[in-house]
Order: sequence, then structure tokens, then C-alpha cells
Amino acid sequence: MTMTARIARLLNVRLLLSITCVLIFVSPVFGDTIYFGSATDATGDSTTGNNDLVFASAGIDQAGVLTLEARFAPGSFLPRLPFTRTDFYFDLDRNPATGLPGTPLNGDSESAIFGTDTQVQLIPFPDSSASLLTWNGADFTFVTDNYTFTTVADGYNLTLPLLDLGITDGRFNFKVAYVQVGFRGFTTISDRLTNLNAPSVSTTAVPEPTSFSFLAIGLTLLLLVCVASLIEFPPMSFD
Ligand SMILES: [Ca+2]
Ligand SMILES: [Ca+2]
Repeated sequence: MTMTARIARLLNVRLLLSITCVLIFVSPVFGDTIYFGSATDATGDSTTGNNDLVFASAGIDQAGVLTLEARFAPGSFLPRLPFTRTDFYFDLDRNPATGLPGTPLNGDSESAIFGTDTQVQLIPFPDSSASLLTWNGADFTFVTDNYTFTTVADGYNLTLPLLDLGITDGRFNFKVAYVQVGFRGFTTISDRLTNLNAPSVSTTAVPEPTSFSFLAIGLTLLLLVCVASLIEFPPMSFD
């Protein structure tokens, strides 16, 4: 191999090594961790027969946007029923000892497993608004109803800043309930997810695909660098 070729080869190896380091280094940046949690619920257990919860999820993207989804069994979904709500209850610190013991409308029957710190109420009539309420130690206080959720074929979607819940960590526990609102504020739950006294839904970190892509490319290049470094160069010649 000529001197020129050897230098060129060394430069290529260095370039490859540099690219590898950059890709591995930036992979956690581009692959900012997201969080997601979901659960299913049985069909046919809504006490009113309508709006039978079958699925709910909470996801947090790398921009800090929280997306809530509630889905109902086919044929049961009446999207704009007056005097109804779909509530998301959040145990933000995953600590049953803080917040309202249990979940709202259940008394304290779930106090051993859940402490509701915040709730988001999706109210379909008349204007598909959503309200945010937080626990102040004695009662839930209204924060805002400046959200509008969307109605899809079988449920509701809502996005809001995670920061509005007062947290930046996307790991929390939640439960969902479909609620009938009666006169004088009397309310009952028609269906719940998860069931009463069943473990709540937890959001957990999910590596984003972008992260895997950068990491995979970086590791592949690293392998190539290792292979290249094992190849012995022929004696140097000056020509
Ligand atoms: Ca159900
Ligand atoms: Ca709590």
C-alpha cells in the first residue's frame, strides 16, 4: 500500500470513528424518552348500557404534550349525551397517601392503591370542553376548562401540556370513569377502567424509534471500525 493510500485509509477510519461517536452521542437526544400507559376493560359492564369503556391510554411525547384517549365498545358510544362525563383520574406522584384517598365517587374504597391528585373531565355537551381540577388537600379546585377534545368514531382524544398537570415527569398512574351527572351534582359511575380496586394504569418510559435508529447505525459503524482496526496494514513504502 502506498503512503498516500495508507493516509487516506487512516483518515477514513478516523472519519468513521468520528461519525460513530457522534451518532451514539446524539442518540439519546434525538430519541428523547416518551412515556405511555394503556389498559383495556371488559365489554358489557357499563351499568347504563351505553358508552361502555373498553380502552384508555395516556401518552407523553418528547415535546411534553400529553395525549389522553378513551375508547368505547362498538355500538355503545353516544358521543354527545348531555349530563355525562368521561373522567381521567391521575395519581401523579404514584403515592396513594397523597391526594384524595381513592378515586372520586368511590369514597375511599381504593385508598390503599390510589390517591387522586388531579382529574381531567371530558364533558361532551354542549361544546366538547375539558376541565382540569386539582386536589388542594380538602377538595378539588377548578383550574381551567380551556381545552377542547376531539370525538372520533369510537371515543375521545384530548391533548394538553403535561406541565398543566404540574409535573414534568411523564410517569404517573391513572384511572378512567364514565360518569352520569344528575341533578344537584349527584353523580354515579357507569363504567370504570380499571375496575374498582384493580391496579391502576401506569405510564412507563418507551424509547423512541429514532433513538434505536441512531444507536443501531452508530453501533454498526463501531463494528466496522473494530473490523478495520484488526486489518493489518502492509509494510509502509515510500514512493
Ligand atoms: Ca367496559
Ligand atoms: Ca397521589
